[in-house]
Amino acid sequence: MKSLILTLTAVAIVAGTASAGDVTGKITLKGTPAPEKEIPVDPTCGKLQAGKKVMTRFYVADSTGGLADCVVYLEGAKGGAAAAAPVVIDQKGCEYLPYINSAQVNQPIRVLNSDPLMHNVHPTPAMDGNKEQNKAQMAGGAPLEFTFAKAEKFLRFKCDVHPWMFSYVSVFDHGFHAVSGKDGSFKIAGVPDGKYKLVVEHRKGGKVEKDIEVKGGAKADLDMAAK
Ligand SMILES: [Cu+2]
Repeated sequence: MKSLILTLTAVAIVAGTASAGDVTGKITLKGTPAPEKEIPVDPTCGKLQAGKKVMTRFYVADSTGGLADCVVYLEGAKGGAAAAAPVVIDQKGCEYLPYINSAQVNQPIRVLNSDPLMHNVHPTPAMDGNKEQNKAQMAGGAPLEFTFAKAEKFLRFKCDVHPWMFSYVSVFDHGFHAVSGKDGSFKIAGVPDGKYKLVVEHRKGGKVEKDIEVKGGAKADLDMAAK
């Protein structure tokens, strides 16, 4: 018992000397990208969309320019909380939702099928050590889980039944990453104080970076130019 108390005291001292906080901000799209294109889906999938057109999702921005689907991370960061909950990707109306995701190495990526038809889930990693897999998933089928051992940006998932279906998962070997939301905002939680390179990557727009200093948190807004 005495040694446990000593250990707890030591942990408390360490925690007291190092501070951490959230890195937050907003990514704003500058310029006007090419209009999104309609995806010609098959009639069965078209019915599931109830008359809604299926469009490409290259640039998803709100009325203020807030740019969704940016992968935001601290380059070369180490550690961070291990991610216990799986990343969940659904297949709905013959689309993968969300389109852009981030995960940690070995974090389960759980793929659901909410459609009344068969999909096949086919991740096609490019990095040695990450395994390509191809699994059929029936209507009402059990979720499928995938994990990847190596860091890899924009690891592609596709469906060979519906060749327009794609989702991308950026896999990190640390816990300091996020994907910007519908308003372009992001939050990377629990970042220890220090200097970092904050990187924003967009699948079409490319990469922007900013040096930041975290002191009990930090705020950083970045612009992404349309390409
Ligand atoms: Cu499919």
